[in-house]
Amino acid sequence: MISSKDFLRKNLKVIQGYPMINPFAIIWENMRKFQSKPDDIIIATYPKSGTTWISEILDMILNEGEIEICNRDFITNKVPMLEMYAPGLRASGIDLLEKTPSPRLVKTHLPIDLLPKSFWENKCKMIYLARNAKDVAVSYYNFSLMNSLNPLPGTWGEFLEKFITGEVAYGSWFKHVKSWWEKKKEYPVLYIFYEDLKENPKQEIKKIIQFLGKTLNDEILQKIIHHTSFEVMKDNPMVNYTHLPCVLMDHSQSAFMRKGITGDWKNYFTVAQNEKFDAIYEKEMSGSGLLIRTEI
Ligand code: PPS
Repeated sequence: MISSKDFLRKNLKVIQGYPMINPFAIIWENMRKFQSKPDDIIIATYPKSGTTWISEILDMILNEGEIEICNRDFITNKVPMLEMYAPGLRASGIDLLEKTPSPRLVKTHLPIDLLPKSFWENKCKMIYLARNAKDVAVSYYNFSLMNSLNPLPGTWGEFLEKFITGEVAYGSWFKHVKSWWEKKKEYPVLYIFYEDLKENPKQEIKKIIQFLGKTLNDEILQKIIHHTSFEVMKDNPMVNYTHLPCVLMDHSQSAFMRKGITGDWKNYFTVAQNEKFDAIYEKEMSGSGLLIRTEI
């Protein structure tokens, strides 16, 4: 039997060219063969881009703002993470999805080329949420301190180097956001930005409602905005990840709902780190047509 000691704080495992969370490799082949349903809704993100936020927004939309229904279960159960596998500590994504009634919300951080074929074949609706790289790096660093499925991050400077070179779980942020952006040309992915959602939740949530083919009145919309605000989600035990065992997520190291802002990177990047990052960013992103704000 696999014990948590065998997979916590272990080095990442390279799968199909991507560094991946060590135990996820154990079920990789089953995950790749996962059979989707046509009404599954994919929530795709690079880690730490606001996945939990948009997951709760989507659940609220599907349940027309009924908070009691949305509090029926923990976010990790009602919006399963497809590739999740941490035996003894969390139910696997595949097991949870098999028990989830349709329409299912499916969370994933998988890059385009690793998403099981079945989701494309069934023409499932897909929503991609991108967040600026600097705030993602900061959030990912703090998350790696508290989440023991990841290797320990080292110092902030050491982690930033690994983030830039894509030696973190799910690989390069640049490649991830660009490939999902490119996919939009041939597949109707709804591509939205954390910074826009933060600045104007009403406008962005309306886009999601429309994409899902729903109509909701203004009162419900206001309820969704309030229930999914950072302040409310931070104190909601159904979504703030405090339900997971401490050995997996140690909130004394860093809260999962940490700051929820745009621009915290300014408290971490030195002038030299910022200059180096900007130069690499320019090279990686030029010609992509993708503009992501680092402040709002
Ligand atoms: S994970 O583990 O990859 O699924 O994490 P993810 O949910 O993608 O990202 C966590 C970051 O999102 C912030 N967050 C929010 N920001 C604004 N509003 C709301 N409602 C919200 N909910 C979560 C969370 O605080 C993490 O960002 P940081 O910068 O670390 O605070």
